[in-house]
Amino acid sequence: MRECVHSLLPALTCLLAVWVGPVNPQADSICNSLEFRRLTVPLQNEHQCMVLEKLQTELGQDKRLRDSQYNEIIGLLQMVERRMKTGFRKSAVIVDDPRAKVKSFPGLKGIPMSRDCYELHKSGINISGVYPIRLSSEAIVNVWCDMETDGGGWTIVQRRIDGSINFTRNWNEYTFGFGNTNTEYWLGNQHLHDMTSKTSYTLRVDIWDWEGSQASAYYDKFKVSSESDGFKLTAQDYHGDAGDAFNFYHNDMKFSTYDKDQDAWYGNCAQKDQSGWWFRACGFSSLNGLYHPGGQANIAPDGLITGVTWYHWKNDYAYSMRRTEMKLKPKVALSVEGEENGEEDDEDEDYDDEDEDYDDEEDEYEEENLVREDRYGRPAPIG
Ligand SMILES: [Ca+2]
Repeated sequence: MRECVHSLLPALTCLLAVWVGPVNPQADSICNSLEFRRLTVPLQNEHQCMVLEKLQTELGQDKRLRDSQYNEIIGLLQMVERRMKTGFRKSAVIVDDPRAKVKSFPGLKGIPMSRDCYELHKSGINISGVYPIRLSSEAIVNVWCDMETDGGGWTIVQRRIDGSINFTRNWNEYTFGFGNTNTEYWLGNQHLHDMTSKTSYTLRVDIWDWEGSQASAYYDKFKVSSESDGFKLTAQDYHGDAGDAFNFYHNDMKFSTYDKDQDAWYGNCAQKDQSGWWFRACGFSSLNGLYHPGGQANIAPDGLITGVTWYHWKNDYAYSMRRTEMKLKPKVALSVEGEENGEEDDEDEDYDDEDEDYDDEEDEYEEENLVREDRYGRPAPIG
């Protein structure tokens, strides 16, 4: 372009050839006009020079704009390249980390999403199914939302339905969850901790037998502590018709799996039971136990039992449930719904009475445990 500018007339021809194609002498232009032709040559040259300068300026602006756009695109491509490289490095680390194989979706900040099925229900969703929720840890997990039972808005955290999923899992798998949200699954102790450490939830345990009956146990105080605290269970303030199979015996116990024995038995309850649960020695309940079609749990020669158990419903250690669901709903939501339904607010008195019953029961259980110690000759291996 610089060569064009040095010599005016060839330059103008050069520019016009470049930008508007070959000059057509017949075209209606200033150069062909009588007024232009009558100008003296110096004036024509001056005019052409001004046109050239104008073209030069416009071309310069155009080039700067293109250069800037080009640099912007190169910058974006370099950023994408850097992110891809970082992503590949992270992927490589995740593949090598055995814990990561059972991790849920990565946390995504800034995406509006409900923290549980109750929030989804409030936003107008009233069809049960699988929905993503975002926990306080920013982790996004899929859960089954029960939008029909007891006012709807229940977040299912455990479900057995047909024995299709293996619940004999290790500590890491119970930590981050496993299974299929459409059938059987465990949400994960870490996610249970994230949910229950930020919001007061009521736990509802639904159990179904093989004869067509169903019963429920509610715990108005339900929490799972952190991993460093052993995912300890708090399950208190029971009411319902399934019986209190958590009671004092499981309350305050750490979670155990076959590869992490945190129970109070001399043996390993989770290994014996082939599941993960808040065992003591071992327990009145084990909803993650071995699935036994028909309901009759295996009783080993030494008297130990495996099964999906909730002793206090049938008063039978060997009865294994057909179906189970553990589900959470904010306690405050249930209180509001209770008031709207005109329920009397004398629950506290009931709980006080029940607390006394618990104390009595606790004494009875302790006596029973002593008897069991004598019978088996070792510390209380119940169920
Ligand atoms: Ca033990």
